[in-house]
Amino acid sequence: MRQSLATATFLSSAALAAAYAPPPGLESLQPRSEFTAVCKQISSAVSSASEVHFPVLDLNAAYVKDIGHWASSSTQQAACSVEPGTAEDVGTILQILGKTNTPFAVKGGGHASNPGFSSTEGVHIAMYKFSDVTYNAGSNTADVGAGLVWDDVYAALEPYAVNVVGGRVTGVGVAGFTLGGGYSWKTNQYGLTVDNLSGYELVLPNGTVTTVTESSYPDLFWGLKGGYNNFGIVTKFTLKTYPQTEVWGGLITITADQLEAVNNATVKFAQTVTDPKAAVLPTYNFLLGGPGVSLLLFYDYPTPPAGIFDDFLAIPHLSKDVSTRTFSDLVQAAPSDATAGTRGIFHTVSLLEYTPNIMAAVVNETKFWGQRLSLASGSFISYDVEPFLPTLLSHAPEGSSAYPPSRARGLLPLNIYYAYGAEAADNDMYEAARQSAAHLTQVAVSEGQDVADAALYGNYAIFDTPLERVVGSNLDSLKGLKAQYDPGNVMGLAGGWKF
Ligand SMILES: Cc1cc2nc3c(=O)[nH]c(=O)nc-3n(C[C@H](O)[C@H](O)[C@H](O)COP(=O)(O)OP(=O)(O)OC[C@H]3O[C@@H](n4cnc5c(N)ncnc54)[C@H](O)[C@@H]3O)c2cc1C
Ligand SMILES: *[C@@H]1O[C@H](CO)[C@@H](O)[C@H](O)[C@H]1NC(C)=O
Ligand SMILES: *[C@@H]1O[C@H](CO)[C@@H](O)[C@H](O)[C@H]1NC(C)=O
Ligand SMILES: *[C@@H]1O[C@H](CO)[C@@H](O)[C@H](O)[C@H]1NC(C)=O
Ligand SMILES: CC(=O)N[C@H]1CO[C@H](CO)[C@@H](O)[C@@H]1O
Repeated sequence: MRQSLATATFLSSAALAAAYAPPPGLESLQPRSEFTAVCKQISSAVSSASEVHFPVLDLNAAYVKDIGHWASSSTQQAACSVEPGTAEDVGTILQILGKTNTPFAVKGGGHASNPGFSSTEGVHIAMYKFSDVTYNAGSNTADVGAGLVWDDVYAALEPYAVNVVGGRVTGVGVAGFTLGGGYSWKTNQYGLTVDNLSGYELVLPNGTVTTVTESSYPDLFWGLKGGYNNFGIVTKFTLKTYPQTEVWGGLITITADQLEAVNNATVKFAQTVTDPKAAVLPTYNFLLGGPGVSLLLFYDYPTPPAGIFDDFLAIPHLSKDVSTRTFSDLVQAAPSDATAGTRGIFHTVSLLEYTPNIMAAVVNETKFWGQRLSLASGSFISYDVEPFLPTLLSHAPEGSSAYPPSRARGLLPLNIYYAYGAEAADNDMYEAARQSAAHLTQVAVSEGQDVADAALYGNYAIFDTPLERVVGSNLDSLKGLKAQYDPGNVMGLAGGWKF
């Protein structure tokens, strides 16, 4: 969402790339020989359906693609990349990694905003070959490969006029998104992506391939809904499908002089619109010395009811691309690749309500950190306001998933995203994101919102967020589950949230 939207309009990605993008520095690469030996062992153990790629000086395109991420700071130089072609091969690979105690990574769509969550200096597993989408009309479900991005899934389901509860902008991976929770354009209607899952194909840490459903493994079925890569490697997700018509919406970009109008329209929308087919996603951003807004509008039908979006549509804009279109086309109206290749970090705040006070504070944070971080190679400083309905978590029973830890209150995520150029600025950016989140939380608390300890969404939260803040009181159960299914801590060799 965020970034891209405005960046695409205000600044060509080529200009941004020229200014900042550090291509993977293969010349500086010195793979550690003990990891290279494990790569060779894997290469001779897997079937012909799988591939192992090594870094070479003349640039191995497959290796570069395998280790690559949306944020360059989430990429590391691995000793090799492995593209398993079957679930059994994933099992063989996990057994070798476990026996040799080799650090590894699992990457789906590579959109992790936290460094090291899907990267390694050891063996990098890229899931691209798990790329099938199968629609099961009889059960209203779709089997979706763990190597896909949502765009692929939407395109494959469009001929059947059905859809799943998935990502909102182009390029985001199915796997990490679904293993963390999943906030979608359809969340007001159907809940999170984890609320619409009927099963997983999972390769357990000991290499056994299994199918996890409510009935086969109720404990893992619960744990995988927010449990990330702690219980093994998922090769396939089975998601509930819903009928899909054409939709209405798209992107409007708005300049600094209209921020108050956007604030007012957002608060009014959040306070008055109860139609679950409607959603807005205003991203307040600071770019090239000034603030602005990238506003995404969505209605899950070819035409919205009169009135719902009028205040937004009346705001003078810089650009506007709003129409009746396919769901895929709507998702691609917000290109997410304009800041791709720069370093980046996310953090988040959970709110109960988007009030005038909160919106004013969001504008202030955008300007304050925008100005300050521009001096430290910050190229795109953004705050992504997500005013879901307060009923968003009520679509599945309390206790049905590891995340969210409680469904008693409808927590609304706000995503902080900083894109920047210099590796030397990493710590300043992390610290700014923490301070900004703390300040916004304080603003909410001081107006009476009880969110000082509210759960934070793990796919947005910065890497050192205590696990209790993500999964709450589920942490003990998750640790128990982890000890039961991964007694040798094989998955501990991979980065990410660790139970
Ligand atoms: C531009 C952009 C837009 C976004 N929009 C949304 C949004 O609308 N809603 C939302 O909820 N989130 C959104 N996010 C956050 C998104 O959910 C996370 O970035 C998520 O991690 C993406 O999944 P991925 O597969 O691309 O990530 P990856 O970096 O590939 O993986 C993330 C984590 O999942 C693990 N993992 C990946 N594949 C597997 C597997 N097969 N088995 C086990 N573990 C695995 C990895 O090891 C890693 O720890 C967005 C992020 C970006 C950058
Ligand atoms: C925003 O709302 C406030 C409070 O109602 C009002 O005073 C102000 O004029 C509005 N601004 C715009 C641009 O609509
Ligand atoms: C603006 O944000 C900064 C940084 O969080 C904060 O110190 C300052 O008090 C804020 N100003 C206002 C008027 O809210
Ligand atoms: C792998 O783990 C599963 C789940 O704990 C167990 O049922 C299975 O027997 C194990 N397989 C082997 C070969 O140890
Ligand atoms: C809200 C809703 O319909 N949720 C469904 C999501 O998918 C699962 C699995 O098919 C169903 O059990 C839920 O009822």
